Amino acid sequence: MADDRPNILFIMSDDHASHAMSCYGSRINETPNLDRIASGGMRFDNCFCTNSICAPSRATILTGTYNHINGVTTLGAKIDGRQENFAKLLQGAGYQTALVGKWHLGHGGHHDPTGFDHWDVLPGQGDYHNPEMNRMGDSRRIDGYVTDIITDLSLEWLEARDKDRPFCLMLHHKAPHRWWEPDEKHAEMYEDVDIPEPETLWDDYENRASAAREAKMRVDRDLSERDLKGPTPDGLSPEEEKRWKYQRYIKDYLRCVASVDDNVGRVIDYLDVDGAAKNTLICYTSDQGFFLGDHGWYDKRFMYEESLRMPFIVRYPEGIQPGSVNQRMVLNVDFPATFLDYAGVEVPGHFQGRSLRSLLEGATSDDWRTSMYYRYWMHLSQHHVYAHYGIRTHDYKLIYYYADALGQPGTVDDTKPPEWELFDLQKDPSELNNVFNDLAYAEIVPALRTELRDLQLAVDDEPYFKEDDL
Ligand SMILES: [Ca+2]
Repeated sequence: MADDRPNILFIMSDDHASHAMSCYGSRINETPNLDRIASGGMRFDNCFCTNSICAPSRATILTGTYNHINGVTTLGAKIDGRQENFAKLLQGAGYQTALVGKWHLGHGGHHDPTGFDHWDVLPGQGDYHNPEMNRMGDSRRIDGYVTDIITDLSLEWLEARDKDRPFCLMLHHKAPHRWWEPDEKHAEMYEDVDIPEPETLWDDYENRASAAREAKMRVDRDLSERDLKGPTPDGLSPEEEKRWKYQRYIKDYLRCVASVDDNVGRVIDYLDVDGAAKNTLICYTSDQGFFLGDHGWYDKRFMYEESLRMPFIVRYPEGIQPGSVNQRMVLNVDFPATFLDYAGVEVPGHFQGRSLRSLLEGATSDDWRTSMYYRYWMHLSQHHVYAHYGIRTHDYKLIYYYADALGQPGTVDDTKPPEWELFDLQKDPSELNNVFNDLAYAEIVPALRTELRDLQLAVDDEPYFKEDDL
């Protein structure tokens, strides 16, 4: 009897913010192939990560747990592949499983991918051009551009699969991660146009906690010659120089995105011709968001919207209404439970996310989360960003910069006074005005603090106590 369980194609890029996708209303680029996924399925407008950096988000998506549980709290942490993950469960249930592209969760020992019949991954961050790749422990260098190569290798695996059994392929692009190196095909794209600037490019970091002002990820000050692919021209005013750097940065970023979009199109086309598309759940996401000049920044880490938000679009002709949009608050920790649900595999009790299948099938009941918990651990370790945790509801965001490294490996123990930020997301969606001490919010603050503590305890994390009465 034919096995008609759905195939799962999970495409994840690296640092691709949803405001650089036309299906999310981008003002700066077009992504026609990603839009095919959105128009043929469901777009989630409030998908968030639980820790806005690469390795932690990837660990959460595999294990279904928050980072204090799966052990990957920082970029330097390696996953312990002996713990449970959804790929092992799919594999055990008869799925063909593969992971191709960026891994970034360690190599050797217990750190290589587990749960996959086949894996072929970049070492560490990997290279854009002529990358080395590691196939099941054997490394070789491949000529070409990384986004094309990851796609080629994925299509080869798909072509060689057993067509009588369902598959789960995790196709992980390196792009558009720093240093934003485009391929030849897109190198001249946007050459003769100016990309619109974000509204908060000229943020002065007033009315915020210290963290925003102290972060070292400013377009005008912190981008290097390697980022900008050359020296800054002489004779520019400070304003002109910032504008020049923004254009250099964003154009290369968008060129890398354009290649991702082309290559996603190739995979969709393959499945359409192959006939598998009808019974394949195609997901596209990124491990987190990114600042595209927003707040004058590049990079991520902060719990601010552009960094916190993940694109998440899902097409499944058998079971999702084309062109649908969902405003529910969904998280990366929900993804593995969703895949298991579609595969008919029981979700382990220790998984901390919830299957999105009911939402994908159009459920509109009120039984859904209305707040989420976030934590970034790497205090002052990279880009001088403070460790923080917080809560986001549909209307507010409360952030606590607890200002201690807590002994995390790779972090600097530089104690600063803790600080709070509260943003009214309805009135201040750009998060420019901290209203934590505003009397108008005197009742909101304690309610949110209580809810934050409850969320934290519900996922088995611990509140941080320090000159603070939480
Ligand atoms: Ca990333």
